[in-house]
Amino acid sequence: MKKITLVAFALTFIASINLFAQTADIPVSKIAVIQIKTSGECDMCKTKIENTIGVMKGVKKTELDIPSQILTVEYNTQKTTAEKIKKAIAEIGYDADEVKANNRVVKKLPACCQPQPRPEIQK
Ligand SMILES: [Cu+2]
Repeated sequence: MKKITLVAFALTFIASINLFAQTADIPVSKIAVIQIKTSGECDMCKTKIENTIGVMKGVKKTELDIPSQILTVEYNTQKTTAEKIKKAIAEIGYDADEVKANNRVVKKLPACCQPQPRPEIQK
């Protein structure tokens, strides 16, 4: 009988720890960090992408690493989504993972910022 009580107590204790952990997790899980592969390749691209995404609602931090073309974005998952961020990047003329750049905008980018090889030559 004593053993059963002990087991029951242990289980309740474990369950309450779990519950506590979940509750404590909520504020942390609002903030997410994503890494998006972009087609930005110079300082101009970097400034443009960071300035555009940096002012989006819910975005905390943005940094484009030029050599890897990876944009790291820290954002609040309750205020924005990864999809919205990728769409915004595509709208200013850069690829963002599976979301392809808006081609009309790409053509207006400075020559140095055009993706290599350029889309029109590629065909
Ligand atoms: Cu550029």
